[in-house]
Amino acid sequence: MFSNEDTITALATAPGIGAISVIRVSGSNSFSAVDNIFRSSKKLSDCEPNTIHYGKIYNGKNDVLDDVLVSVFQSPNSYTGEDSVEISTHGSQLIVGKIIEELMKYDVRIAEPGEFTKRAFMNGKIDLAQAEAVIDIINSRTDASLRGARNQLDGILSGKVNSLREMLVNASSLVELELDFAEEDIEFIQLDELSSKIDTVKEEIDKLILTYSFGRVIKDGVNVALVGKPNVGKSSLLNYILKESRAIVSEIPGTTRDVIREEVSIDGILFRLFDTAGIRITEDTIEKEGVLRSRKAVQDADLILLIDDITEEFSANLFNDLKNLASSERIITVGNKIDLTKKVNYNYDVLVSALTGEGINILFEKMKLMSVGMSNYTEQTAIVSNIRHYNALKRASENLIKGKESIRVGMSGEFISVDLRNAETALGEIIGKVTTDDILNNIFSKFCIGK
Ligand SMILES: Nc1nc2c(ncn2[C@@H]2O[C@H](COP(=O)(O)OP(=O)(O)OP(=O)(O)O)[C@@H](O)[C@H]2O)c(=O)[nH]1
Ligand SMILES: [Mg+2]
Repeated sequence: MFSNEDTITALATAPGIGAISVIRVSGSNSFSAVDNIFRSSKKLSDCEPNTIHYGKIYNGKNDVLDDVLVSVFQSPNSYTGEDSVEISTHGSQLIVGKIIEELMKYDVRIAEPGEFTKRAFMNGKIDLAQAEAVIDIINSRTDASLRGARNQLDGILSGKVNSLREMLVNASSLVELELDFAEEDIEFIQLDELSSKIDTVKEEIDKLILTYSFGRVIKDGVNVALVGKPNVGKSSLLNYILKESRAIVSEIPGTTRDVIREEVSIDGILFRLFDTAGIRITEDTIEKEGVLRSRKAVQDADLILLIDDITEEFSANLFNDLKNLASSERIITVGNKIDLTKKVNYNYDVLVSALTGEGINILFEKMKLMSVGMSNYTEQTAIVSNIRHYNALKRASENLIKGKESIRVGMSGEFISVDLRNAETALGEIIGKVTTDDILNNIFSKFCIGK
């Protein structure tokens, strides 16, 4: 195991050719290590904190490796909270490699993935949910996911979880105090008061749990399967949405054989569209395989567009099959080719034309509404988008139910306090008040080196 006391270094920018590359160094040894290889008007240890300096980096043989800019951050005013240095070099991997090699001669080691952020957490610069937001920010690909991650980094979720946790700490310490004074028969908290406190906290936790479907959609996007009989216009619809002819379209049924996957961002939400092979009874083995894959796409989908050609019959059989695979709240029935006729034989959720684009905006609205679900969301709403947080909240909520039950059946304070403490622990895990090595390793190993 590496020590948290070590001074660490890593390339912080993307490995590759660029205008500049940034090498990070953090730990108590940072200034002295860099001073060994960097020559400028003064030593870094004598510099004003949080300033930038021009100079040259030398190797042990006195050759210049590069002209660089060095940013000096003095503890605690740095990303990690430690003394840190960022060296901006010319964007060459060769130079970066040589500089890191020199640094390693002065008691500096290569950082593990996420170690800079882990230190920021350890040093109390950010809590655990905020550290997780850092990785979400890096990974976000749509406006909405970025906003969600920002909201978490700003501590909106942490603040909420923390205040709920404190309410529980408060309640459980009153219960425990009472246990301490059991002989004196003093009552510090009335049972019905305790019960209503638990209700209040549980209600708030359950509200957070409900935001998860929204948070997950924002963060991970929505999988949408386009299914229907052959030739109804699934690929045409995909192409229209993507504004390019991605999938082959033809008047021959059975054109699409494999699942085609494309991404599109609609009003900041990432939709992953899966165009599938038309579903029918088929003797053609390749097409049969395609149909099997369509089935799989349906199973993995958050939303299913059942597409019909409105000049034909409604695909009642297919609709029933789909309802066995997915709940009907996830299915949108789409009548396509509305340009051909005004006579529609079924009450579709939405009517479109993949040829003219008619109705497509209404389809988008439906897709958004069904995947996001919640509309009263503001910048200040705490949103859960992380499965770890979701599971911890569930556990907290379950323990509060147990706590209420313990009160109801007249169990002694010991039991009530165990339930409350378990709920507290679960909430504490979200923000990192309670952690295990497993939790930390799991989180930080998902980061890249240098972050
Ligand atoms: N008039 C009209 N024709 C359409 C529309 N959408 C698709 N078509 C035509 O319908 C035929 C089939 O379209 P595709 O997009 O290949 O249908 P598909 O559902 O992907 O078919 P398979 O891949 O074979 O399952 C093509 O000739 C399209 O030009 C529409 O909205 N209006
Ligand atoms: Mg097709």
